[in-house]
Amino acid sequence: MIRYLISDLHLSDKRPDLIRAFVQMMGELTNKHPDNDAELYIIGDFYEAWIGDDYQPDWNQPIEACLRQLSDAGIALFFIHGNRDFLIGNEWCQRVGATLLTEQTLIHSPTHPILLTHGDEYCQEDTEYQTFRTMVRTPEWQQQILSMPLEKRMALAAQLRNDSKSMSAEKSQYIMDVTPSSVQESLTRNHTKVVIHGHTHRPAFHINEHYARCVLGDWDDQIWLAYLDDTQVCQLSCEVDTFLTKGLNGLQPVHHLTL
Ligand code: OKV
Ligand code: MN
Repeated sequence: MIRYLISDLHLSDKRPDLIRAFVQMMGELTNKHPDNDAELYIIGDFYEAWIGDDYQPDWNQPIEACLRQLSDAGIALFFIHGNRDFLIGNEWCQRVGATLLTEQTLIHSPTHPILLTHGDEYCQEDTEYQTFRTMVRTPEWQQQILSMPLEKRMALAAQLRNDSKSMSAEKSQYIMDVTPSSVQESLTRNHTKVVIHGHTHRPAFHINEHYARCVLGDWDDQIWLAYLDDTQVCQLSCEVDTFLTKGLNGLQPVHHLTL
């Protein structure tokens, strides 16, 4: 059994190249695993901004179609919310054949339980962001937003995005990275020593005597794909153009953890 993991693709109409790469990746994975021996975990910020499952722009049709093909072919598909697509709901999941998981989900490899999460909850130094996060994750706030017309939600998302850009320009890089004690606390609570997350756009595997923290890469100039099998976690990457010409064969291992 092999599990693939991705996060922080930030798919939108602004990056047709990333959409093409993603559709190609899903097609190749679907063909590679015809025997129900693979799973795909999308662990947040799949979209640049998701404003509700009733938002169905043209650019998103091939994205949903390739996910539906993959899950129909027997590759179990799982989704964890990020800070940009926390409004993904049951309708989207039903359309693509995904199962929505709670933030901080434990999965089990033969040797180790492994914690999966988007990772924004670990950025505890950014107290302003954590307050914002708590608000947007309440059902009350979400229902209020989802009751607005699409155009109004689009404008609000753009407005929030601008607010965030001007705020993060003033924040130090340190504030926007994870707080180690927050990671440690979640691992202790879950009785595990391995976590895989995204969000920070600092792809790396941090391995010390206490725990291993595998940070997935964000899709931009490079694209990223991690996998977990019985014995290892490995993260692969290549440039977008390389992927578009060579496909999965163009990906090279960048980070590795032996379980
Ligand atoms: C991060 C902060 C924005 C603080 C909004 C739908 C909705 C996505 C969004 C887009 C902007 C969050 C998600 C961001 C941090 C802000 C503003 C304040 C204090 C919608 C989908 F609801 F409007 F429809 N947004 N982002 N803030 O750029 O990550 O930290 S964000
Ligand atoms: Mn994120």
